[in-house]
Amino acid sequence: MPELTKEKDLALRRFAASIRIELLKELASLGFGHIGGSLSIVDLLAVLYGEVMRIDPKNPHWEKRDKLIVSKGHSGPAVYAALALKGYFPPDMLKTLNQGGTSLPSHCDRSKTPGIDATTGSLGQGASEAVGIALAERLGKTGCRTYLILGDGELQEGQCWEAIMFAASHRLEGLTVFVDNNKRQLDGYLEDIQTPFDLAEKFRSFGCHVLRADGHDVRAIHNAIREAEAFGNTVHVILLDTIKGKGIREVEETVANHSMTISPQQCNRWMTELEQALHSIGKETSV
Ligand SMILES: Cc1ncc(C[n+]2csc(CCOP(=O)(O)OP(=O)(O)O)c2C)c(N)n1
Ligand SMILES: [Mg+2]
Repeated sequence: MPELTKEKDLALRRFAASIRIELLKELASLGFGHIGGSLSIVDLLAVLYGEVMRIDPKNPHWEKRDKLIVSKGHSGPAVYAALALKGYFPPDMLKTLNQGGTSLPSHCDRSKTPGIDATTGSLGQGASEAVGIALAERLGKTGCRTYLILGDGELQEGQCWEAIMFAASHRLEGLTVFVDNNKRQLDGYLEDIQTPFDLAEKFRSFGCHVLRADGHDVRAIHNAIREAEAFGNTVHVILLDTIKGKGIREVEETVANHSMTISPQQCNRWMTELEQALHSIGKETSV
């Protein structure tokens, strides 16, 4: 995988900023939703869908595609925004989020949404699904890669560690695991609820190859994926330092930002902030 050019770095940052804008429109049309944990994985989604994953939006079931399992399935709205911008379905469909008869339920559902590879929402289960898929890809010698996104609170589910132990002991080098290490879960800070202690040490002790990156820096994320895939040999875990609610200051600063109601006034304020962020990309040095 080649290094990101300056142009691609800018394009990915713009893609991430556009995902945030579509995500806010999507959640605001419903009036509430899982905003914090959706915003924290946007930059990762931009790198995966914008540069890394081998996909064909016109053929979502293409057998040779790389697969993405978003195990923290409550972040579905962010994934839908990315999928719409990639052309899997018209962006207008985002307005149907979580409404009767929609193809975009609040949590990811592979039977409903083009581009969603696994049904998730019961935390921990996506880890096992991803490991099963990665094993099948290896047995089938397809060369397809499997990407898994886990939440840091989600790691309190024992099922995650069963899956990781299996993946490492079978050296599933086609599997890359991301941990959205935003330090918060549904009800507050992990530290206050159940500390995971040193995550890198834990994953290493299970036999994984562990890297860490700034989860809001597209180049750092891309570099970590390059480094992981060049290393081969075993399952890769990339711990992403993230902020729950990233990109909208008021949301970042709200501790209870797991699921929030969004008034039209908030939406207007936040949209201005997101649009300014999009328009300032690439102009940083000329100011
Ligand atoms: C098995 C299971 N237990 C509890 C829940 C309820 N729940 C949904 S999201 C969430 C918090 C998850 O925290 P984290 O993985 O850190 O994701 P983030 O909120 O940071 O996006 C919980 C407890 C669930 N969906 N599944
Ligand atoms: Mg979290």
